[in-house]
Amino acid sequence: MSDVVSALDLLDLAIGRAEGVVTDEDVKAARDVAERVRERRGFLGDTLVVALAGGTGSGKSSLLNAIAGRQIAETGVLRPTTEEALAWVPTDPEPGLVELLERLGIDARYEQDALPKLAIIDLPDHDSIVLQHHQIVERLLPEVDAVVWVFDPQKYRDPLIHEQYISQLLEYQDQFLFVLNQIDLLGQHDLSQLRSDLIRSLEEDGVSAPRVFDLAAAPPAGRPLNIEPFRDFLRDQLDAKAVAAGKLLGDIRRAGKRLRTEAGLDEGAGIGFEDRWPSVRASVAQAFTEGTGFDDAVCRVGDFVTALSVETGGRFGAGLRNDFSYGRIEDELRGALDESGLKPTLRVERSRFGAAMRTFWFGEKSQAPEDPEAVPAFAKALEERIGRGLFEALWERGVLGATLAQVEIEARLAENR
Ligand SMILES: Nc1nc2c(ncn2[C@@H]2O[C@H](COP(=O)(O)OP(=O)(O)OP(=O)(O)O)[C@@H](O)[C@H]2O)c(=O)[nH]1
Ligand SMILES: [Mg+2]
Repeated sequence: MSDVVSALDLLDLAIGRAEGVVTDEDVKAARDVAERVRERRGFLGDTLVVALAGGTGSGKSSLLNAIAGRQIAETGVLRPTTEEALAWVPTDPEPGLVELLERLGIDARYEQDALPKLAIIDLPDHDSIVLQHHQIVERLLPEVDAVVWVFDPQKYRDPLIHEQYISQLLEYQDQFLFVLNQIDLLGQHDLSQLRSDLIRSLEEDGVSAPRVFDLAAAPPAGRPLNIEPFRDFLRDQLDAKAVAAGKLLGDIRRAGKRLRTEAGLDEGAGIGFEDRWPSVRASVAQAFTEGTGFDDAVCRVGDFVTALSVETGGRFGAGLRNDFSYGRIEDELRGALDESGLKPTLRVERSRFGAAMRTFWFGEKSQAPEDPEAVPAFAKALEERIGRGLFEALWERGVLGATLAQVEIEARLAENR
């Protein structure tokens, strides 16, 4: 199962691994994208998660049953009827949704096949367990796609809902939907008056352009009224959500692609360090044992680092070149010679600089290697001083490449779900 969240988690991982491989500016750009996606309100998976809230007896559970087309939640005249929140979720819910319900402590779950990708949470009434309800609503709001505030004709002005909830939670108003339930109890005239009255009080709460649906979820006789437009609306929201999720996934993929390009991973995928380095290392030892000279040995390593730097490119390539400068390579080679006891054999120097270096470091006379262990010891020292560092840097870059590949795969899977 893939969704925006798992693609985003992988992008975060890649961003952490990109530090030092790409420029700080590129890291920041990717981080900004990840933050923007995370800050987006609502459930990040591809299920539309809707919570029903409102006064006791307004008909929240009845509305759920009407949308479901069957009895899911208990409804009744005894208040409160719903004592614990329950969730109506698609069969085989996506993992993110299960985690969300767990975080919210909603244990009662009913699976449904009727409306795939729609989940409805029926909350207990607010006035008998105010504190708990308040906590649930506040914890829930940032994580669900929509909250439906259900009103009935008697209590649609309930000050608790208007003053303690709606007007306190205006930052979430884009997620709010309002239902005026039990319209079967009203005549046409009363309905339009009451509807305008409800809209006015919501506007007084601070909601701009409230979306109000009037319906009857469970009239005592006959079928529910106006449920279809509400269901259609939820379906449209689901489509809109799919479009929005597609955009988020596009942003994630683009951020990953940019990191990949900046890390030079598009070109230098096949560095093949492990195949190439042993022969460079052997040729360096050879340069000493066969008398081609110190500067030649420095060049062999230096040329290899240059090749790696060019192949990997970008900030990483430049960093590699910097970390393994010619100065450092010289130092490390000297150190490896000292450590291993390898004595370079007499050689014909090919440059004045090389001759000077040789005289400077090894004196006028060069000795043949005396110790048969010296060559392997030198190879080992060279491995520790140069090979390991190069390998680690390239390995980190490789891991970044693999993580970015996962970002791309995960986002594509999520797009195609
Ligand atoms: N006339 C009429 N009665 C309704 C309608 N919808 C619900 N009711 C009745 O209103 C009462 C309360 O409905 P519920 O769905 O249990 O209300 P609730 O909001 O879930 O209540 P709590 O769980 O206590 O918060 C029940 O007796 C329902 O039959 C409707 O559209 N018309
Ligand atoms: Mg209920």
